Amino acid sequence: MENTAILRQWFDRVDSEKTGNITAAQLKGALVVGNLEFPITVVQQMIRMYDFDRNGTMSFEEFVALNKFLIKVQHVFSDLERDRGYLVPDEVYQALLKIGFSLDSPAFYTVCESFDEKKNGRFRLVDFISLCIFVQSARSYRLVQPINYVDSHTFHAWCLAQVAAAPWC
Ligand SMILES: [Ca+2]
Repeated sequence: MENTAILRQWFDRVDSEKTGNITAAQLKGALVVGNLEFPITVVQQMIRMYDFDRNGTMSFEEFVALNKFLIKVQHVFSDLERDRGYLVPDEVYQALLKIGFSLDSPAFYTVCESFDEKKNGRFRLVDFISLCIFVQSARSYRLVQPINYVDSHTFHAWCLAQVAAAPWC
């Protein structure tokens, strides 16, 4: 598939030392080139999410999985931002539903507050991706279930603990 070939080229360029794996620092640098500037903690979380072999870095296959997730998130963002370049909280809520995350109000507002970097109720693509990475990570801890079930109490407590520990908030 042509798409895979393009991804492969991109990956090989980022893997500047030809180890077959990219580090959080390399991925962060590459995303900045694409105009997506994330705190290193978010990039580390991206890697952890798809680090299937748990070696702390990202192989090409793991990268393909991450890329698929990022493309989905970006599509949903573009559908809802209506050329303003940001989402408001209601739209963030809809966007999360489209991606398959259902949060109850306390959990949703906790997450929103944490990722509303400028405290203006506007979520740019970077804020929204960071938020999704956070929620997706929560899901991998089985705290957020797909759509029909959310253990909101546990999730809310987890969010507060993560947010307190997360240097990007
Ligand atoms: Ca890995």
